[in-house]
Parts: sequence; structure tokens; C-alpha cells
Amino acid sequence: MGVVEINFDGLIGPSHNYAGLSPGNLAATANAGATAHPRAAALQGIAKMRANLSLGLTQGILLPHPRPDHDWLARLSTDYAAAAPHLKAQALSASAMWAANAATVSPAADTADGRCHLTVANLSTMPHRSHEWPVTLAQLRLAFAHPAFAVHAPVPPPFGDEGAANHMRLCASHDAPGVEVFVYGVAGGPFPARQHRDASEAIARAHALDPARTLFVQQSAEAIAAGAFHNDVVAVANGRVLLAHEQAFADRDRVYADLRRLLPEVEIVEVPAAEVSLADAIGSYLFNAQLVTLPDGTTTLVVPEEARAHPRVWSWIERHLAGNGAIRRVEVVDVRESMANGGGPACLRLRVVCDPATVDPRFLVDAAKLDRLADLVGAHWPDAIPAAAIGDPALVARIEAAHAALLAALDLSDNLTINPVR
Ligand code: SUG
Repeated sequence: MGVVEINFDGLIGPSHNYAGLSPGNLAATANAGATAHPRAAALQGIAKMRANLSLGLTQGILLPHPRPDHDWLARLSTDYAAAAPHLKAQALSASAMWAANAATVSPAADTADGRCHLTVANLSTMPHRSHEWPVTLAQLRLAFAHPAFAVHAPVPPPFGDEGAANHMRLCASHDAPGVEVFVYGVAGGPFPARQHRDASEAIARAHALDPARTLFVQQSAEAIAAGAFHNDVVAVANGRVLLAHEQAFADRDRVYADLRRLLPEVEIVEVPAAEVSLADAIGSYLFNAQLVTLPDGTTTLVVPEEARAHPRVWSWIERHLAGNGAIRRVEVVDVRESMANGGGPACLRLRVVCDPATVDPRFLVDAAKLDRLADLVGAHWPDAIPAAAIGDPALVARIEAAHAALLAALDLSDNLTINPVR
């Protein structure tokens, strides 16, 4: 098949709930205490993967983690029964679903040794996400065990790294050398800047990127303060196209000039604040879209329903399409359960440019496998998790049984049942 871009979506886990764990993520904090619907959430994610397949894209999955994370609680010298309520919620979170935060990926065409490099994200800013990386690393080491890949351990804290959500790649074609753009934060009003420049620079060194084709770009403090806790809430890139909000970067003129110098064919689509404000962007997740190249070359934007429901955002999209802009087609997907925790279509996927033949097939899906996964979700995932149920032993037993059934169905029980040693 040769080198293609594969979207690895995080399968939404049976413990999906709304505990309001991420300050600075306005949707997650607004929905704190609401009742979540894990089964519907996972089926929405599977439907999005089906839609990707029917667009002719190659699709993979990353798996939910064992929850609650007993190993993490043990390291805190407690257990699920005894833990304080906030630790219970942090141990139960299904936040590994947002695969854009799993790792940073540099395709083989960009690296000195011609391998595709992945660095697992430490997610050290948010306690409930800081214990994701060991199981993510175990999955990446299985999925990408082929010598075509190099999988790296996380950058050590306190240098926060949130993975591909703060990384963009622009290139003439996926298999051509690209320009890698690392977006870091410094300030964000009342909210934390989760991506630290030192972490981004460490990853660029680990991946042996060409410094001349690597940019470190500061996210604007206004964007973080408005709720853009990751760059992928205000910008997205694919191939030659960068779609960005006017206020995404601290120094946009410099970013655009550097990109034009390094990739003269770049097409920068800037959305003016006068047409779509930062609040509109964050409320609709226009930019948290999958920007993809279809097999016939059409640049397509896969947006959430919330973008179609937002009059100013939808009319910007319609004007862009009518004006023959860089984006030629728009698809709409329903991922409302994830959206209510601040995770749109782009958050749910990690992009890896590689030959699918080099990936462990247990992490790739076709339509038939998605049907089997949907049946499994229907049989095992809880219908609803009200906030008050967090801590209920019967719910925990159900979540653990669902997770075990998934690993067995995917033939991964032997590899992923036991938490890897840290
Ligand atoms: O880290 N939400 C995630 C959303 C991540 C979205 N990812 C990208 N933009 N790439 C976060 O803030 C909320 C979980 C809770 O509150 O229970 C949460 O972790």
C-alpha cells in the first residue's frame, strides 16, 4: 500500500463520565456533574471511524485504559474504596480516548534515521491525565513494534507535553519531508499553559528533526484564556493547508512568513476574528476538525455537529466552500458525548504517516471489525454514569468486565491486562 496517513482513534472507554477535571477546558467544567452515556459515546466514536473508512481513509484504534487505575492509586498509598472523591474521579477518567494527546509523531520523511518517531505525551499538567502514559506507551510499543518506528518514553515532568494536539505538520505530500510546527504556551490568563517549550524542543531532538525545518511557535495567551487549552482547538494543518484562527498564535505574521519561506506552496486559511470570534471557535470546535486528504486529492474538513449548529461558524464554512478555497468538502460527525468533555473529532484521533503493513493489525480496523466492536460496546458498556455513581463498586465491576471483554475480543489480553511497570 505504501505510506499513507492513518487516523488512530481512541475507542471511548466504559468509564466515560463528566467530573469537570480540566480547568481551562470550558466544556468539561460546564458539564461537571452531568450524566454521561458511555455506550452512546463509544458508538458515536465508532460511527466517526466508519465515516472515515467510507471516505477512503485508513483507520486504526487505540484502546481505553484499565479504569480505575489501581496501580496509580497504590502509588498514592490508597485504593479505590478509600480514596478521596477527587482521586476516585481522577483514577476513573476515560480521558485516554483523546488520542491526539497520546503522542507526538514525526513521519519517517522528516527524521534523520528515516524511521517514524513517536514520543508518548506525559500529560503532566492535569492529574487525571498524568497517569495515562504508561498504558499508552505499552500500546504504542505493541502497535509500532516494527523497525520502521522508534517509540520514545515521555519527556520528564515538569516539562508538560500534550502530544500531537500541539503539533502540526505541513508538507507537499504525506511522504515528502515536512515542516513540523510545535506550538507551546507561556501564559493563558487564569488557565495553565499545558505545553512547555522545553518539552517540544526535547521531542524535536529525540526525533532528530532538521532544525531548519522545525518551528517553535507560541500560542497566544488570549486563545488559552478563551478556552483553547490545546492548539488544536484554534488551528489544524494537513498537507499544504493550515486552517487557523486569526488569534491562534502570539506572533502570527512571523508564523506565516516562516511557513511561506520553508514551504512556498503552503495555503494559509485564516479565519478572521471579526467573522468567527475565539468564543465562537471554542464553542463550535470549528478548528478541532479532521483536515484530511481524500484518495482523489480533495481536502476535506470533518467537523462536529456543533459547528453546523453555530450560525456564524457554518456561514464561514459555506462561504469558504462557495469561494473555492483550499477546503473543498465538509463532512459533519456527531461526537456529542466527547464534545461535552471538550474533545472534538480531532482530539479523538492520532495521525501516523506510515505503511499500514508495518502496524500490528490488532490496532487497525475495517468495517467488519467496527461492527464487532459496536456489538461488544452494546453488550458491555454502561448506558449511563451519573456523577453520583463514581465510586459505586457495582459500576467499577461493570467497567472492568467491559474492558476485559474488549481486550479478549482484540486478542490483546496477554499484552495489556497488567499495568506495565513504570
Ligand atoms: O485534556 N478533557 C480533555 C479533552 C482533551 C481534548 N483533546 C484535544 N484538544 N486534543 C482535556 O481537557 C475532561 C475530563 C473530565 O473532566 O472528566 C478532559 O480531560
